[in-house]
Amino acid sequence: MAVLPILEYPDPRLRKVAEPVTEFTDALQTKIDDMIDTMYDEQGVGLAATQVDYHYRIVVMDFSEERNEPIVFINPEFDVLDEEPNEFQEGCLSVPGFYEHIYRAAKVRVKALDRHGKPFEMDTDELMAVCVQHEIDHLDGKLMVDYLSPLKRNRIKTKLQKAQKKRA
Ligand code: GNR
Ligand code: NI
Repeated sequence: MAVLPILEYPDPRLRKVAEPVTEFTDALQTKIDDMIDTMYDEQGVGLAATQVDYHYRIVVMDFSEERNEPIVFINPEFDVLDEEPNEFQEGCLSVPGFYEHIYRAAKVRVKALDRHGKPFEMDTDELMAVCVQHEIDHLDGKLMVDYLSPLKRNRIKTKLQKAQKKRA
């Protein structure tokens, strides 16, 4: 088990489109466990493989109080159940320190494979529906800042680049 480094905006690797998973190997199981460790270490409710520079369609989430009920989504897709746009204040581990109001579909049905390749479906709303759409965006190289005005996005970019330079 290992905590993996998280890519931060504007790292161009966050723009890669992830490939579908086709083989459910031991190496995949290790990567999934490392992603779960990383999500817990960073206190996130979700994590997409793209954020740890692994470009396959894998998402992990955990909404439990005890942080011991991870859900793994392989090759996830969603259908919108409620078109009504819902505003939610989102954060992202790849955009640290910024919490922005973003509109997304209020209810979605997510279809995915579990970590062993078995299909499942879940109807989601509230934070989980937000998270499903946020994480699948990551797999498609999309970030929460893409929903903001260019002015706001550029301000965030400049601030993060400054912080990254300081650390380097
Ligand atoms: O931990 C996270 N919290 C969160 C809060 C509101 C909307 C979306 C999220 S996802 C985020 C973790 C993350 O960056 N996942 O990609
Ligand atoms: Ni994110």
